[in-house]
Amino acid sequence: MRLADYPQRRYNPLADEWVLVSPHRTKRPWQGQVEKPSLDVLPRHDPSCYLCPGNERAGGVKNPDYDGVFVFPNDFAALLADAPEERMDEKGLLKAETVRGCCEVLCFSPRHDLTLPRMERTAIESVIRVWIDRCRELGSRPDVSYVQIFENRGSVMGCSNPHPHGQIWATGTVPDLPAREDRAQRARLAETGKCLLCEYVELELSKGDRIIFQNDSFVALVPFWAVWPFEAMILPKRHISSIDELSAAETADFADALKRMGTRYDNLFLASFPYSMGFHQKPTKAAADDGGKREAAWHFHVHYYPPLLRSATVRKFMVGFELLAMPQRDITAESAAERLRGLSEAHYLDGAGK
Ligand code: H2U
Ligand code: ZN
Repeated sequence: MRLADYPQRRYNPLADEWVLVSPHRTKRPWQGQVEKPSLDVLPRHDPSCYLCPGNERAGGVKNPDYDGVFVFPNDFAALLADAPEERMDEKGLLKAETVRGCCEVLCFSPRHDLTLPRMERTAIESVIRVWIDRCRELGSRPDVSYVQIFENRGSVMGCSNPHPHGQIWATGTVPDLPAREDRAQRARLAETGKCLLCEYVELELSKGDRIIFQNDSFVALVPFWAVWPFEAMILPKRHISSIDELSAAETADFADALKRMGTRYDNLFLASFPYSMGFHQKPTKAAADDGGKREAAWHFHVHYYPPLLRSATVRKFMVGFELLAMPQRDITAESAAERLRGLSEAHYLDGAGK
């Protein structure tokens, strides 16, 4: 099939949905515009930042003088641990139930001016170890079915603060998107006896044209079914079903992969690259499980959903046909991967002596 020539729809087996790809609209080659690097310099400590060490947060709590990773309960949590159990169902049309859970904020570094890709690999490893700790602790609660780790970066993504941070939401029910991936991976295991993403990784490694980079334990790629222009995934080559199964060597390789992916993204438009990034992993023990097999079916992975299309300011919008019918993209996953593959892994700001 000539994927680069004609409009096509591509299937996403993980989410069980399709994306329309229209490569003929970008027949003209990329012009190689030279971006002006964004050299905005942030202070190492910002007295008005509610995430910096020693500063006061909304509600009056003062942050400790932390010097590594710092976790605190979100002062404006979207979920409450003690919501009473209530539900309604009128003819299946007016249906609701209370959801319990908790939300935490995790500062990656005390430095206000850093981002994940500009941190040392060893410091990123410390962040990973805290993610693992929080997953173990939250995931062992009887009222938690899923632990969602994510990072929202950049003001276009609605992120309120440049201080390097992410969030963890633990919920009493498995949220829709992981639940859809849960169904797809378990159905695939039942059908073929194999893990969907183990086979996918093997297939992509053998083809190569959507691979961005790899190390001993991880591969970064633009998925065949990507919707956002520079959407990417990071997948472990070994079958692990959640982040707390990473070995020490894999933790180091994961830090390496996160740093290299973030650096390539920043180097794409010579600006701090906005995105929503997060991990998908198996639901916890407390999640209702119809027949087990979660360890065998689930393959831990990272999704990056960045909105930028052509420059640091020109973004893709999900509107029109996409809101009413299905997602659509012009540049193919293969050409996006080629662009990302061609970028340097030395951060442009480091090159500028920053
Ligand atoms: P964003 O990265 O999406 O901007 O989220 C930052 C979170 O920090 C947000 O969920 C929380 C907000 O509720 N927050 C606090 O917990 N305490 C504060 O003092 C301000 C913001
Ligand atoms: Zn700060």
